[in-house]
Amino acid sequence: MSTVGTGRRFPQGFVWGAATAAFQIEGASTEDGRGRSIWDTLCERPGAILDGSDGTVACDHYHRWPADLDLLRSLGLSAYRFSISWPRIKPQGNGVIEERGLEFYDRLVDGMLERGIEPYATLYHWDLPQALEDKGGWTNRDTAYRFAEYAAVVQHRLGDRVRKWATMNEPWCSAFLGYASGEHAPGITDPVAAVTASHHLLLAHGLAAEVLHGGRRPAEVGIVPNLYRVTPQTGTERDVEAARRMDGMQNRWFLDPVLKGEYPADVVADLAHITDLSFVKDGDLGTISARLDWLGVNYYSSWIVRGLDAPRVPGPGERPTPWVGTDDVEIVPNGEQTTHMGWDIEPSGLTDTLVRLSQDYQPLPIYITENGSAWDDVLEDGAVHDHPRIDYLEQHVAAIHDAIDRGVDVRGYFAWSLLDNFEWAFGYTRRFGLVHVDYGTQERVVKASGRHYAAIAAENGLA
Ligand code: IFM
Repeated sequence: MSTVGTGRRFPQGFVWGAATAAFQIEGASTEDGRGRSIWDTLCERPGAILDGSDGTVACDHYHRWPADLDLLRSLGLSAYRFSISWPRIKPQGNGVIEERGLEFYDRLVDGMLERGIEPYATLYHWDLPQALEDKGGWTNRDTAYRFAEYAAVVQHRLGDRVRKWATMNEPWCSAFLGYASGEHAPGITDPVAAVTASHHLLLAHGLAAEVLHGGRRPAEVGIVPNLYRVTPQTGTERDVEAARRMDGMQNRWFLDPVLKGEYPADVVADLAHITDLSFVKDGDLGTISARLDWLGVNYYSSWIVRGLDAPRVPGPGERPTPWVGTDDVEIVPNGEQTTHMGWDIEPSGLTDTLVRLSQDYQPLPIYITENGSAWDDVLEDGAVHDHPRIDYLEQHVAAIHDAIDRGVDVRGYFAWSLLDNFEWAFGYTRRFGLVHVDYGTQERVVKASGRHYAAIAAENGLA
């Protein structure tokens, strides 16, 4: 077991929590008037989900939420980052509101407060109402306005108890996995659609932030990009250029408009042969960059990249790259152990990412809104001895501590995830939970990592 972090205490009041997302855990996909989402549709497409599964039952959290909140409490966590399912609230994405959907989140939020757990609500974690996708989804500017309306309804209902709001979770995934590589819903492979979608997702963030700030209740609004450190494999001009472009598409394409009010000029130039960005209208960047109260960072891995002699043409059955315009860039494994997702383990990339945020952008409170690792867990005699997950956790908690030592204002950490759950295109084949879920019986078993994390939270750091 790792001893990486002995004696590292966090600032008083540091928040220790866990995160989940509606589609990944709730199930009950046709209950209480819930509308269809783009993920319900993608799951029906043959070959789209590795194990052919879907979100019909998932972790059955829709029915088991009291016990799941008890689990959070038993781990001593003081915050829960959950997402709200847009199709439960607005089944058709239009003006019709489903009261039973709101009642569910009412109960959930009350349940958290009764247990002394602070709710951190995310409004969009990828489950767009299918009815809106039928009108173009995120390629349609109108979807951003529908999102702001939905945000208003949710805040009106929950804003007396929820203060921390995230608008978008990982908009890069929604735009570029959803519309460029097609690995995620809606499963489209069109680079222009992907870049268009990225702008409308950001616009939706800005419009929703305006609504949340304009409500009668105090709201602290954040957005949650997925960030990576991108390093060139060598110092050659080609590799350095490859790293610049990947960093541009993955990180700066989202951070710059939100935090600087502009798209990065170098990336705009990179994309010029693909799109002229005519979908960016006057005033949009002002809306996107209006007041932000905190930034969420989802961090899992980092990349070493190299430039290729010539663009890679996807072979038969292969997906196009999600990083639009970077077909001549390749991610090179660091050669060390990877997680069950095949992702490199790079804790120092988290420190560097956080320090970079504080150096290149305006200072803001930061929450690590997701961090965790998938392993091929084995449940043996009622226990899961997931030591690799413990090592990963300790290394990343230590990396955050390093960033705080270097002056970064990190306020909290949310482990991904409370429960094993539906890992999107991987179905149920990848387990990220602190708590093991038997999908046949729905029995929950706290893993060794869950107990270890509880000790970290109790000690407020690595004892
Ligand atoms: O499961 C996902 C989550 O929905 C978004 N961030 C990454 C996680 C692991 O892939």
